[in-house]
Amino acid sequence: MSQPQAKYRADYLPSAFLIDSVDLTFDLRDDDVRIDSRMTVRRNPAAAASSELVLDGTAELVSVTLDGEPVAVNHYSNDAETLTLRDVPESFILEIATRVDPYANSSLMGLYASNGNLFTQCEPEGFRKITYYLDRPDVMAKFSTTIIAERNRFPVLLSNGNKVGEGQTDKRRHWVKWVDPYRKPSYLFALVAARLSVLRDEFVTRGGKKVTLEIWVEPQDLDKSQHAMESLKRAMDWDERRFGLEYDLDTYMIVAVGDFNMGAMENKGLNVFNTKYVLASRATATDTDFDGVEGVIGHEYFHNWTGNRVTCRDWFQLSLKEGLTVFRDQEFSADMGSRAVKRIGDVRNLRAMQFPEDAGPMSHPIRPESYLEMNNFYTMTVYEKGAEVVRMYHTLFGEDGFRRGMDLYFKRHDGQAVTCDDFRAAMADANGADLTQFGRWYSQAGTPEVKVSCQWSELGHTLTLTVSQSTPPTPGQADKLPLHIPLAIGLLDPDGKEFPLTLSSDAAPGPTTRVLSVQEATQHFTFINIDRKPVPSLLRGFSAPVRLTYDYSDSELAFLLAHDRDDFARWEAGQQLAERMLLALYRASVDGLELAVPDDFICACRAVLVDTALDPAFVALALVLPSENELLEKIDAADPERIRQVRAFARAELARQLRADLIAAYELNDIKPFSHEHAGQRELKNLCLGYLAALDDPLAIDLAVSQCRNADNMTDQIGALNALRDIRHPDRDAVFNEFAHRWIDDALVMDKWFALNAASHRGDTLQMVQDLLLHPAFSLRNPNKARALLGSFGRNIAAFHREDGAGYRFMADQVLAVDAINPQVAARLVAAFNRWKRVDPARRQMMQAELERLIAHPALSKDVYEIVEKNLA
Ligand code: B3K
Ligand code: ZN
Repeated sequence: MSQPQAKYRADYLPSAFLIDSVDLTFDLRDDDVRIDSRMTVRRNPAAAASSELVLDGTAELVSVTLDGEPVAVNHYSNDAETLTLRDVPESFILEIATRVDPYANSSLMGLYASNGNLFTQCEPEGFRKITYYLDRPDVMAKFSTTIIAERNRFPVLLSNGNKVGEGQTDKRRHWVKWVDPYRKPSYLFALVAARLSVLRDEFVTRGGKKVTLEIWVEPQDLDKSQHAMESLKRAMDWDERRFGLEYDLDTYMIVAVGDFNMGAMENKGLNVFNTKYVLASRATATDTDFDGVEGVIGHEYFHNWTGNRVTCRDWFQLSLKEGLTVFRDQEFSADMGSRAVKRIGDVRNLRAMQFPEDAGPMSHPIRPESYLEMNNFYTMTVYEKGAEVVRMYHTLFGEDGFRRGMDLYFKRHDGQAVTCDDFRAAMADANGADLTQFGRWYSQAGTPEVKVSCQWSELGHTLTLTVSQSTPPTPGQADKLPLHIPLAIGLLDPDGKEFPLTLSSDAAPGPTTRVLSVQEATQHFTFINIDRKPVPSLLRGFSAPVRLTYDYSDSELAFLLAHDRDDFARWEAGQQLAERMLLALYRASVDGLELAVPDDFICACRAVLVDTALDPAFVALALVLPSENELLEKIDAADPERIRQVRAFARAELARQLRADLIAAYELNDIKPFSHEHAGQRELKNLCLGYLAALDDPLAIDLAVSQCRNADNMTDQIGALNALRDIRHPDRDAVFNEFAHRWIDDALVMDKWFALNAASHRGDTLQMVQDLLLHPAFSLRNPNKARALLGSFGRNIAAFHREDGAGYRFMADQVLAVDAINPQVAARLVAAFNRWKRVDPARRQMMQAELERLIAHPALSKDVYEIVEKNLA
């Protein structure tokens, strides 16, 4: 393969030309699609003058005319990626015809077929697969779209904006025309031609505008679309109340598709969604799925302002819309449910997925400096760390100050394509703040490390906190500067009461939670009137995306777990205790010592488990031990098998010693009849079931088997399968088989089953996964399936990291197989190798060998190449 060329943020230049309007006609013929595009083009007054127009495009070119005249062959050239027109005038009408075959498009970018229907996906650079265009987000045009198709085959023809006309072209064929009144970049273009059914509803904005809401799904899924509709109405209402933002078109359409590369896409007025984030019924979707639908529906809806009305100048600015929109969807979900539980879940996700990314070969700032393939930069860093950076503005300025910043951002930039610096400037100006140093969050990669120590003066009744920070080197960034870190803290007295946090310069006693602005490499903060030795509660609410260390004793952590008023910090204390215990077990195992879980730890867990005053969802979160993959990050040259063993040992020990309490909690939280309100209780009940099954106790196996067979909802079925997942027992295999038999026709439910099989710690998992590749319900071409089976396998500490290296070999083979179909999905799968330098030397060598085999492959996509190359660099 020829070396793909990197693109650099520093190379940004405004486009030499602009496109004011584009009229598209899609003619859907029997086996292919012809696209006629008519564009009004003019020179960009803000760019250096040029008479050469370079359009992006990879579709088959049929014809080009300029101001009505065919362009002579010596006036244009067409290579694999561009169409260059020479000697073009100042402004002109450009007409281009292309031909594409959506039925042969397995990349699921551009125009493609799924189950006989046609869909588009254009972000970031898919529009160029449809026609030749200035396919960059800072070129914004008014779009109209006419679709012509056979009525029987494609009764539903949708595109962005408002429907302005429709009719019959002949007996068989009909047409529909759509006009989007808002200027937009090409990545927000969408088209759907399908046979689908619709769920319709209405929302009246607070300005009195009636909006028709439509959710388009396959006919058999109509009864699973109500939750999505309710979520959409809640999201619309929430954005009006919290941010004063109203919807701006007459119709809001959501279309569900089973073959989709990611979760969903915010195309203007016509969102296209993975079925996973639309369809939900109690019988087929878990409580987590219901939350996922609400969150993603909210996310795409919120993009209408943060992404569409104000968009990105270039793709390096992706976090401008994604970090901000993730923050908005997190806040939406927090307002709809339990704020504490949502926050803990988000932090867990960040630590489990983004922290390793930021410590590995793919580490990049939330605003990357370069890329080979933009699709590889839709990352946890850009999205989730990006959301944490937005949250820090909120923490620094409070709800009102944040809102002022948002209002100013929209006032300045509505209808524009802007940068992360523009957003930061709006926040700074609206709050009269200097955010120069804060800008380093956008340019520095890596997770900052914050060390805190305390000095209490018994005589002076003061407490001095010393805070120091550093950020480890990351690829291409050896030296880091201090960041502006909002550090929220509290101080607890020995009875668990909170001290007012008063600095000597304060006129009145301070609040009990205080946000310190940490800006130096080392800084001191002294609080007065601290008359008893306090225990500090640090990084409350996870106020910054950092790793914080403080030298707590075990009893201080147990104290915080029992008393902290901040739910995040309380949960965190429990996690730190658990992590310490597991790391000690690992060391004991290395040294060949006998393993034991300390009584204090068991007691602390029991106290949480039996505390009925606590939210059951919080209890469930507090009692999950840190995952194997999190532990792998904490141990150098880690032996994954040993990690698996010690965590399994700890779980079994906890279950043995807390058996009676777990059974009691199971029964207490087994609430009938079913209600969505009891999701927290179900979570806790299933956590208890999981622990009990870890004992290999026949009673627990019977309980799980009967729960699975008798459940009237999917959460309890999956909870039971999950509890049985790692067990070798004929009943386990029987319920797994029954489940597959029962749900064989439901693709989303089968995804759960594939994922559970691939996540099993049993020794026969690799063989099982190999067999499942041939299962009638499996297809490597469907991203949900590939992710369910192979993605889960790649995260499986036991099977992927098998001592004989067969897991690595299998995964590399599958990456190549998927790469030939869909490079974007393959590039996600190959990330399973990203932490190869953290494992023991024997495994490291085997992983490296697979990476080398991959990079030597002659037909590797640039998507996979980029990840593998970074791994080997
Ligand atoms: N903006 C899309 C992501 C497009 C990803 C392309 N690989 C979904 C979202 O973040 O809302
Ligand atoms: Zn998004």
